[in-house]
Amino acid sequence: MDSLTKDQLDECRKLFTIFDVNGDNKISSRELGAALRGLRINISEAEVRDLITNVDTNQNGSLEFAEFCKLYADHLGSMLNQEKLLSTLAAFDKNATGSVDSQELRQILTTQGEPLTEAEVDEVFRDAGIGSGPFEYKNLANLLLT
Ligand SMILES: [Ca+2]
Repeated sequence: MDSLTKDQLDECRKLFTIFDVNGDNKISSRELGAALRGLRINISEAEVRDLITNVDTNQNGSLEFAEFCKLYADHLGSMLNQEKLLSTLAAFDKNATGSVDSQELRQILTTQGEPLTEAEVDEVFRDAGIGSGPFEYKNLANLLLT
């Protein structure tokens, strides 16, 4: 768990308490799936099981706190940032077309959440083939996760 900062650990503990609906100090695949979908993260049951399998050190099919923290460090933190970013983008997309102006996008990426540098934005734009004009932000999430 040394890869998490104190703030992340606090966030992790808070999430664990919220996700653990029945309070048995472990998170089942059902609880994890429901919690993620509650956060508007689109995830299938099979994907939830994969997430758990990746970090389920004692292989009992559910996540104890240490396992949950590993999930947070490996996947969950970036998924939640992605969700925040998409919400931010949607807020800029006033007429709900699913796209934002690329200059606005640059502004958002360099100031919101975990800000990217101009050079990192250039790289993301290059990878995504983003030029000037509108950008379909719905496709951005997957790009940032890889
Ligand atoms: Ca376990």
